[in-house]
Amino acid sequence: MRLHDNAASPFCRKVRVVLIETGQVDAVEIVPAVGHALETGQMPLAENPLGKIPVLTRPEGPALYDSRVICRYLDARAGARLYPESRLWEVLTLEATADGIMDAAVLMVYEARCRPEGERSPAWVDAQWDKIARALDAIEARWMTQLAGPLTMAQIALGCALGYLDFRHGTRDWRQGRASLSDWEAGFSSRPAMAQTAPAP
Ligand SMILES: N[C@@H](CCC(=O)N[C@@H](CS)C(=O)NCC(=O)O)C(=O)O
Repeated sequence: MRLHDNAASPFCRKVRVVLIETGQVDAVEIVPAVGHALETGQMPLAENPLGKIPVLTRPEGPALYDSRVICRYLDARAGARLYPESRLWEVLTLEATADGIMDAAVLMVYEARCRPEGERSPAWVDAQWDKIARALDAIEARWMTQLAGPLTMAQIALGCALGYLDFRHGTRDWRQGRASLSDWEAGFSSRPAMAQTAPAP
């Protein structure tokens, strides 16, 4: 299999963490990709018409894309149970929340990187951060019990989302007022799979 990947992408990091945690690293060749909507660069457009990464090509069928699809496929392939049957809907909702945090955080970066200065909207950027802040507050208030116990895809996705906030939006200090989430992240980020996949420019 081949993974179209970027070392800075939190969505790609989810996949790389799953590969490590489920013992499938050797089954995948990493193909670096750089690009965005305005400059598609090496994005695998033939495999994913949306022009986004991660994309996983595999011998037995069409390429898979969207990190949620790829992670679920790799989990099933390894029989790893990152989506426990007894809490499936909670895990999927928390993964979707983490992915939404990443979406908003990535859009904030694109606004600065891709738009000419005169076309940028600080209000729109702040509105993206408001989404992130609301999601983090909801997790702090209602979801912390779901982050305890054996490894799940919800934990991996959230760990990658929080790591990306530190990487790209460190000055906004997401930890402020969120002691439980902050403590959880300190422990989770020390897992070898998280340490080995820390985002790089
Ligand atoms: N929902 C997608 C989002 C993937 C995504 O937005 N990836 C970014 C890189 S971090 C990308 O490929 N951006 C290129 C673009 O939006 O054109 C997933 O979970 O895989």
